[in-house]
Amino acid sequence: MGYKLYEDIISQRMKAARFRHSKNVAKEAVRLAKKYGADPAKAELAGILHDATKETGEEEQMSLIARAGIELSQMERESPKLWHAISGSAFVQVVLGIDDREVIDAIRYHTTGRAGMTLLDKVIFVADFTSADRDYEGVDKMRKVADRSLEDAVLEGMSFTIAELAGRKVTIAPDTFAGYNEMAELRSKAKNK
Ligand code: DGI
Ligand code: FE
Ligand code: FE
Repeated sequence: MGYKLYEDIISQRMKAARFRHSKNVAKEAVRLAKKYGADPAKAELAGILHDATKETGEEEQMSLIARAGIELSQMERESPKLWHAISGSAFVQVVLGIDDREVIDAIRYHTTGRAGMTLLDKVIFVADFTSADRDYEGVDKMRKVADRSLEDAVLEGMSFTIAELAGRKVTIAPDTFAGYNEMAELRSKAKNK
């Protein structure tokens, strides 16, 4: 299947605003991929598909996750905000028949990040923060950092998310912390050189 077909499928699964966001993330992901040496075609694909199930009902998401053979940890089960990344990765596998592990994982970890993020994981994670439709406080700084260093932008995004979640005193997924710790350690090592 070609990119345009995936775009059509995605447009039918969500409201116009989120579809616009998905297209913006795909576009930004291509830009970052070219800049940092990731595969632009995979970046475009993962970008358009990353929020595929964000507007999908909880039952359908759970069924997709089960069909893909994914087992949720207890914390994942109790964090509905995290489901769309997991069920999205399931959707592209079981419904679209995508078998590219890099694309599947970039979707799976686009919300939390993880330890050992691939280049494509980082591109999608950052593109979700810097896409044209984003207008949160601090987005200008995030875009500047993303143009300087992909790793620094991942760390900036993770730090932003953790601070926001901690401010609301909600649970933070182990993948989020694992990704944050790895990126923070990398940076402190680079600084001490
Ligand atoms: O789907 P988007 O809106 O484009 O963005 P996203 O996939 O980054 O989702 C952001 C939401 O996910 C936001 O409400 C914060 C939440 N989130 C991110 N990391 C964690 C988290 N929620 C919990 N409970 N734990 C996390 O580690
Ligand atoms: Fe998302
Ligand atoms: Fe998104």
